Amino acid sequence: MTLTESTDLTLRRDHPLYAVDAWWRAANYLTVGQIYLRDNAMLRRPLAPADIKPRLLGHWGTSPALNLIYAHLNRLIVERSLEVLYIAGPGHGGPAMVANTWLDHTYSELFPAIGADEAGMLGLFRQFSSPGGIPSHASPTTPGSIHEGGELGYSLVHAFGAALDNPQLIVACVVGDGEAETGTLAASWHLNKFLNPQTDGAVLPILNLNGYKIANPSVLARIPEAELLALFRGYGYEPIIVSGGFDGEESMVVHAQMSAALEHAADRIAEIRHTHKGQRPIWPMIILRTPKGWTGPRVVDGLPVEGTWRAHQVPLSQVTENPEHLAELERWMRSYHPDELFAADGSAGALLSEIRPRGDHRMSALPASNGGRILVPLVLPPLATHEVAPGATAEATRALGNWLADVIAANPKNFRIFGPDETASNRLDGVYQVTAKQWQGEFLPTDEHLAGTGRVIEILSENLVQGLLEGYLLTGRHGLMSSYEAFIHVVDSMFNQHAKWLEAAGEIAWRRPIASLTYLLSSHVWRQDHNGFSHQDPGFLNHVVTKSPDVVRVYLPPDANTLLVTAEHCLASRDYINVIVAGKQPAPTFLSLAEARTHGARGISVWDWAGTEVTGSEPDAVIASAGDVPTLEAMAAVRLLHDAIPELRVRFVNVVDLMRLQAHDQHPHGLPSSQFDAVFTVDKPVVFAFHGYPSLIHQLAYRHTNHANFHVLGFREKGTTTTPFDMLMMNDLDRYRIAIEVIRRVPGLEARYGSLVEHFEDERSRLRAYAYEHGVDAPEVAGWEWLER
Ligand SMILES: Cc1ncc(C[n+]2csc(CCOP(=O)(O)OP(=O)(O)O)c2C)c(N)n1
Ligand SMILES: [Mg+2]
Repeated sequence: MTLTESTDLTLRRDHPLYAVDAWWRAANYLTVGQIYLRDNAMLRRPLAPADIKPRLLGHWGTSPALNLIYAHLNRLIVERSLEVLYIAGPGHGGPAMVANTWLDHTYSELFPAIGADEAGMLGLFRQFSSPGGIPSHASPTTPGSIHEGGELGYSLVHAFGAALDNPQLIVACVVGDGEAETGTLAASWHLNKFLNPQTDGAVLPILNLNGYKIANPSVLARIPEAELLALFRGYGYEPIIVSGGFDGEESMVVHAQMSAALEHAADRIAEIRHTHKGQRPIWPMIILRTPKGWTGPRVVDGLPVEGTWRAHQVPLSQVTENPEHLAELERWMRSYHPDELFAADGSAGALLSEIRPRGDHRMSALPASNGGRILVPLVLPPLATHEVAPGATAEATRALGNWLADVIAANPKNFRIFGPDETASNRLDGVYQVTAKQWQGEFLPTDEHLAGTGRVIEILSENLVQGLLEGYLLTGRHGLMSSYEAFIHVVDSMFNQHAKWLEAAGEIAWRRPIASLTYLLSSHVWRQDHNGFSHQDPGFLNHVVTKSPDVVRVYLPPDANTLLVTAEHCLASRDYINVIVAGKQPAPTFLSLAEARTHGARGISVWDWAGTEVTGSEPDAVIASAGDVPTLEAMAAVRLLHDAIPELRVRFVNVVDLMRLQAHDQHPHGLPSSQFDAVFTVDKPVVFAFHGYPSLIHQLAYRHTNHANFHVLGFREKGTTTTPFDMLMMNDLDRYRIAIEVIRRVPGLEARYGSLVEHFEDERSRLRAYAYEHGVDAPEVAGWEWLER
């Protein structure tokens, strides 16, 4: 008899789903306990106000569905020996996820202070959302989680990222119906057009239609079912609806439907895997309708709670003051029959072990959920064959793309490149020598580089690009994403969340280090020749530096060879977010590969060959640069000054690792102050040509002795579709302006060289007029070359 045919819907112990129901009740009990109790964990005596936590925190409403799904998946895993990763989109149901991992015994294995007995249960309750305890979401402390779910919207994209190149894996992804309204989640359904059934795993979305968010109904819960089904069929899924009753016998209706739905889904997934013939399959998905806060208090103070938005957080909020609330809490907790679920010592009872997967099959212990455990280091092929000869003109990102082709060839199954549509535009198309863009949509003869498998995935959503890479990295693999610099702001908030995850995970011993998330930002502010103001924004760097110094790294390689060594360094690193900003336009190569390696390792160097200082004496001024275009301008400024004022001694400094500018105790890369002083002097003027917004350099360097003498030139939010040199002039970052600022700041110089300043201003006017008249920059700036070394 299959479960769908079962007519036995009573709670009899011999019911095939009795253990599932018991697990669900146990997890619900532990969820409520975490929200409310600091004593009397097993209700050995009537609840008293002293048993209640002083602050009632947490989210009940989403939890019963998370628990129900967990219990059912456990049964499926045991029956079919599956490998399942559980992602809780409504990660605010943290106590539910923690409860399940405790029932799995994983929690006590990883946190021995929280034993698998009554004392451990009490510890579990007390630590939740308490100072010095654990956070309220499915955070890095939650075993089995790769997804905090604090900021809603990323569950499904994380699920797809995790599934890539994991052909044996099923990622069960619970999506909140409110979460489903976010832009990222709404776009994520389309990721089934990329997943390859043979080389990737399966994603099983489980949309929990509990009807509500914090204060509103959810959109998807208030459309006719026919529309709902049409929507998901339109996305290319086979929706399976589970919608049962409310409690008692009716919960067994839901159990029966849910287990049948999961079995059908697992059958379909197995069938798709075995019979896939190259056509995009119609993957199953489950729509689970349950009341929000199911099994919790129905009515509180005369107002309906179960099945409404009022169940979102803590349904009974006056438990210490109001005896009726206290009595209702006790009734609620006893309704789960804890004495039937837990042994006398408080451990999970024998009944639950029937559906508890063993060892690494437990969702809370799945190796992929602690990606560092299974991470295979990348094979990093030599850079030497991609070296650009110093002095040669090169598109930096093209050199990188050619090396990335080697990386892909050497790591065919655990390295991917993600991008919003710009891999080729950013000149990384060398990778198509060895791979293609993975695609499960329809094909046309005119398509290029599209194939059923491939190491590049492009979809025009920076959110999806970032989320796929996160899911891929968090499950133990490696990758890179590229984006236009301006539009990476689209993922500011996702960047925050990943940085917070890495920061928090770094504190947890059993979370093993994972590969860093590396951004390549190209088509940057200074060379948006095709586009204009909307595409000119270097502000992502300002955003990045706000996050923990343990996590963030920012690199501005000045040329192709430095980009190569920087990328190699970033791909080998762990637990960071690396931001690399590099141009794609033809540009000079200043350093050999060996010099670039030294420069990259130092992060900041005095380029004595580019300056005019004399060994043994201090310079009159320092010109510093960070970023490829500003570096060229700064070097041109040195030349202008040298030609006009031969006695002036200028030191030239290039910064590739931006965090070198911070104080040593603020960032691990920060230069010790003595070294900073040695480079920038303690009293000479420093004119700093910066790729981004000038205030960022001040923000980073403000603690250093000579900071008051720093004058930073950079992007001043002036832009349009114009020539590269006009862009520099619009923002006062051109060579003449840099030279003028030096003349103004070196004591006594302005008085002697006032006419030179006027000449430089005239040159700016002339060059602007030339650009306006001819539509291109004058040859003396467009073709200017640094040849002396
Ligand atoms: C991006 C984002 N916006 C707002 C919130 C605040 N918030 C937390 S829970 C929630 C409602 C979630 O509703 P739903 O996804 O349906 O989850 P459930 O009903 O299962 O609690 C909101 C708006 C958030 N966490 N993330
Ligand atoms: Mg909801």
